[in-house]
Amino acid sequence: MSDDHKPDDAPKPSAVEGFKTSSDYLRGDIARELADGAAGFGKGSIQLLKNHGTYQQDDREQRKSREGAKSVREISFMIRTCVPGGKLTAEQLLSAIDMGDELGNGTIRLTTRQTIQHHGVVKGDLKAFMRQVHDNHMTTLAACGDVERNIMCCPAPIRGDTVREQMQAKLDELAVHLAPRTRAYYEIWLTDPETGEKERVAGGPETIEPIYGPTYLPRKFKTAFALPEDNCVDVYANDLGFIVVHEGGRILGYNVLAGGGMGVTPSAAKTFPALAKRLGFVPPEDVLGIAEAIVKVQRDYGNRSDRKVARLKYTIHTMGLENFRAKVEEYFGKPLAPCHPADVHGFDDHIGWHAQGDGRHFYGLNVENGRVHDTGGFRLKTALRRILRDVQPGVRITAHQSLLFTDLAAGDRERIAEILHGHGVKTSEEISTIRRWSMACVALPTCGLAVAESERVLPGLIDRLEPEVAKLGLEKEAFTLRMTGCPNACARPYNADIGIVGRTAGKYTIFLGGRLLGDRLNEHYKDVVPFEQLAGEITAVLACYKAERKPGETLGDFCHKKGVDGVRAWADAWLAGSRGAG
Ligand code: SRM
Ligand code: SF4
Repeated sequence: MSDDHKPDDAPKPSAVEGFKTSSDYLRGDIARELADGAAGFGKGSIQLLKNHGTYQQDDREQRKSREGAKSVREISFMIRTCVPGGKLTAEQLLSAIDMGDELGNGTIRLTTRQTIQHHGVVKGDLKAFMRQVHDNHMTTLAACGDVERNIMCCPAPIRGDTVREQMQAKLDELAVHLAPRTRAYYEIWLTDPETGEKERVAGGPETIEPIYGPTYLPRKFKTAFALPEDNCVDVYANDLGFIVVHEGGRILGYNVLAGGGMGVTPSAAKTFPALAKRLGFVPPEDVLGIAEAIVKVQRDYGNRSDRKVARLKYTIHTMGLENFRAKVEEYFGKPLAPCHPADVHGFDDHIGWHAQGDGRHFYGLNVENGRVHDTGGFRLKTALRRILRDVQPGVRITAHQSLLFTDLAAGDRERIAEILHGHGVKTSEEISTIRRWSMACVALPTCGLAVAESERVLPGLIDRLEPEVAKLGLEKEAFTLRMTGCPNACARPYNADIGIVGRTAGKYTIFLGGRLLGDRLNEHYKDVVPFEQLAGEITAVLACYKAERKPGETLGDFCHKKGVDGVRAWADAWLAGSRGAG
């Protein structure tokens, strides 16, 4: 049989793979289309641009209000800036806030992966935006796309805690090691405006990607570092996780986890959320090598025809954990030692005032859903400007969409509180525990995948829950409540004590039984719950918890032990009783 007649059973690569393959290392038509005068980009560029850190979007509310009238979508861009480990300077955050005003929609968003997002940037301003990010010594390259994303790490600045410091330094090394080497980013965004030719900064020694190759990864790839006593980054929700194993202030090595991921497509039964699996143990000097081996196995064995099942969790599911481990060992060049028994057993969101270990302090400011804005009497954006300029702290972004101000003197506490109060912003100490431990994803109006509201409605839901929680005497109880506008799960709802996931407009699925530690998936509790009923449903669950919990039992542990069916039966009877009583 001639080659022409060979049956070709190999699945066809997805369209995105086609765009990457022909892109010459992420160049494609971006530069040409950037200058073509149109409001947006073509299909291929839209996909490639993600690797440069930007998504083409439109304000979905504008769409609605224009219905009937013949009009095009008002295109703008979301841009994500990497902040490895969430660590930045006051100047960098100030500049990001200024850029939101000058080129974006007047706000910035601290994300669940310790980065900064801007929305509403128009095409004509993209280049200026990227140049400003670059001048600010940051990058948007690989903030999104089929590459290693922003690597997360506990951001707490505990000086003299050499374990934490070494872990944070290891993250920096890994972030550089796994960064794409393509010069496309520099050519497209950082060319000299005078000549249009010269790169402002060399992007790397060559165009070839030694780790990724020309088609990069089959899908996004996420990594996090955690301490056993502090899993504030939700290490089990990542494709690749490192748990530090330490003894007597010395790092012995890292337990390596692989294959975590939250996103699901409810209509596709083949998709599922997964916690990462414990793969093995490596000494500190092998972190880069094992990460590279796992990335390369995913590069070579991940599904390139069906993006719904292309994440590492599906590669492991298809290969089987043992085969996957064997392949990783082959790429790594040696066997992996078995995991050390160390595992996550603590969680700290680092909110509030803390000693830093060097006579200075840090202050964790809860930023509700990560949105920095000035609206009416609430002027967080202006307050931040004042704090950053006047106090000049170091800054960290947490994996809970909040901020840490570091290197503070004792007197700064009052100063910061004064500035916050002067701008209508509560200090962290003044907000309720339930609000502090809640998170919502962006959702409407910018997210093209949202089916329901999230960021814009969670504060109102918490307003309704706060008095109920107080009535039940549970106001000191810490439990995670995480909401998303669709099952892609950007606020990690599937390992939370309470997960609320957008099902369709105005309706949600409730999940129960995860926990603060992030090492257990929750279970489906109720479906298609109208937003107006969420407060009542959650109050009923809390009433059940209050009535039957054992001393010291967390909400998630209680729901897990009783089982969702048991909680549902109790809560439904309680709800029926309260209606009767009402
Ligand atoms: Fe996410 C897609 C926002 C963290 C799982 N995510 C999106 C997009 C880009 C929508 C899109 O594809 O058009 C959202 C942009 C909305 C907007 O208007 O800004 C978006 N994701 C976010 C952020 C900003 C949520 C937030 O409120 O903070 C987070 C930015 C992270 C960052 O800084 O890098 C964000 N996304 C996550 C997380 C949490 C995490 O990584 O710890 C997850 C779950 C973990 C995981 O990856 O499985 C997550 N986002 C997804 C998915 C589902 C992926 C999957 O494997 O199924 C999508 C959709 C996709 O990739 O097809 C998605
Ligand atoms: Fe958008 Fe869904 Fe992610 Fe929320 S969870 S930001 S709605 S993709």
